[in-house]
Amino acid sequence: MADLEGAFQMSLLHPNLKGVILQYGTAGFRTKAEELDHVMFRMGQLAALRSKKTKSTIGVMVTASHNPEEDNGVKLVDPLGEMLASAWEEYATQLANAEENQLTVILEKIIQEEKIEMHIGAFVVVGRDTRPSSLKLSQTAIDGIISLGSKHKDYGLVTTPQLHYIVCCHNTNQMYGTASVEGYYEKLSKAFLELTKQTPNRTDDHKHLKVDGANGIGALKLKEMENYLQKKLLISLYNDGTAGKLNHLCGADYVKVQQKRPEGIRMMAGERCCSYDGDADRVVYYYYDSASLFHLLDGDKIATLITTFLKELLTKADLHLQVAVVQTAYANGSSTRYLEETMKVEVHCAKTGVKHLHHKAQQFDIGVYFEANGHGTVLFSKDAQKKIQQLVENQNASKEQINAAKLLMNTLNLINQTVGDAISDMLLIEAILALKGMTVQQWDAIYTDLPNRQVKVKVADRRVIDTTDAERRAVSPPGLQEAIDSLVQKYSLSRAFVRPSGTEDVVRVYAEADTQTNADLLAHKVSLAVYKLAGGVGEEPKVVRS
Ligand code: 16G
Ligand code: MG
Repeated sequence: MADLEGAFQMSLLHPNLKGVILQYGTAGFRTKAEELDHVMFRMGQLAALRSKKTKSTIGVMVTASHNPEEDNGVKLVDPLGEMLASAWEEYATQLANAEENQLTVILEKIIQEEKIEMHIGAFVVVGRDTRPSSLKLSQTAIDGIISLGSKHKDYGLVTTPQLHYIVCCHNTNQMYGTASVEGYYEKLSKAFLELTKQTPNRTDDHKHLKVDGANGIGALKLKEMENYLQKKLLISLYNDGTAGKLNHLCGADYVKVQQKRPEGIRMMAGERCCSYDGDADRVVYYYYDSASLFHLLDGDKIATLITTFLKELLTKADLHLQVAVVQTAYANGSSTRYLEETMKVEVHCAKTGVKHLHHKAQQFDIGVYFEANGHGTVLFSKDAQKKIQQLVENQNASKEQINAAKLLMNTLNLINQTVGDAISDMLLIEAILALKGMTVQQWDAIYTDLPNRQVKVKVADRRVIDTTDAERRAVSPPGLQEAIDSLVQKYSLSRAFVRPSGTEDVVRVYAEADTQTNADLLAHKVSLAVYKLAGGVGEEPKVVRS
């Protein structure tokens, strides 16, 4: 039996007062900040155990991403910068909800089940976003880490992807990069400058980008990084946190869901703009056309741009590497069709949540994954990295081949391979647009999105909805999928699905069709079917229109 008496005494300073039941979901724990003190302490403890188990550095990130400022949350980062292994999510839930006197019992259980040797050293790195509650909560997490005899380093204010990067650096002997925020800026800016070196004729107009920082950590970190970019990108930063409230009427989630520009940003027709979310792991682009129509370039458009670029480089390099794109059910049907039919790339559909996409993307030489909401990255297998490196050094290869290989090399250094990263994705997009001499309108014109609508339905218990086929079909409650199928048939180019949200107590409905009116109607009819067949509560859903 491990000696947990000291840990128990420390835990009494962070009691589970409210008894609110929480679940470690797709993005860790997320709720009102005031309910999280004991959860932070216990997640610090779990991170220490995970570090002993994996004999690696583990990360603890305090953030609630795009949620309102009053909320907060925490997620653990596994050794290579991935999300916490699913088997441990269950431990996290048990620990967070344990009664005071059960805490030691549950810690003991984890130690035994995982055969953790408590004398092994542990190291945990901690980061936090700019929420007013984050400093205190991260200190509580550190108390938890210390309570189990683990060492730690507090990286303070960092974006979520910066912490993922730092964890990966620690566990690869700094092969992935230097384990510091400066190391991150140096690695990314070097790759960006190398890529854009070949575009000497860009005017200041082309280099100009407007960024909505969601009044969050991304704004702060982009300001720090700006000098490293040597004016090769001219950034106008809005919603930088000096005046507005975090995620309030701004940020990537707001723009994607509302399909309109954020407040606090001045936009002229044709200007390229992008929005980060509250912890800077998502980015979406947008612009107004000359008729003042708003155009959104979401994760699907980003995946298409990056995939096109990579395929062209692989052809030039004459490298035979398999490229695949991983999307979720939310991917616009036009994007999937374009990728499969025009680009001839393999497309896979994974369940919502970064870990599902990430794992699928790991199966290919080059796996591009993006959620429509703007979270995504590119993974290069070890073998692919080696082949690219060998070609860069191959004296018998042609100039064109070597140049393409160098561009690939810089792309893989620029992209944050641990997780979706607004700053890194943005820099890659900017480099691609520069290299291809493309405007945002030309990028947008690669394919036309099908009109779509997302709505929420409140039900008594959203767990009555069970799905299969990467959430594209409902297997329960009985009759729901049949109802959806017959509704979908009535419209052309149509598709619809429903799934219980992993982050909110609602059922989400997605519909797309040939026109916006039809997408709105289909979404409405499907939400009525959910309301009737899955125990809707409150008022019947009404039609939602733009
Ligand atoms: C979380 C996920 C995100 C997903 C979203 C879906 C991570 C890091 N984040 O924010 O990928 O799109 O949940 O939310 O996995 P929903 O289940 O409420 O629709
Ligand atoms: Mg986020």
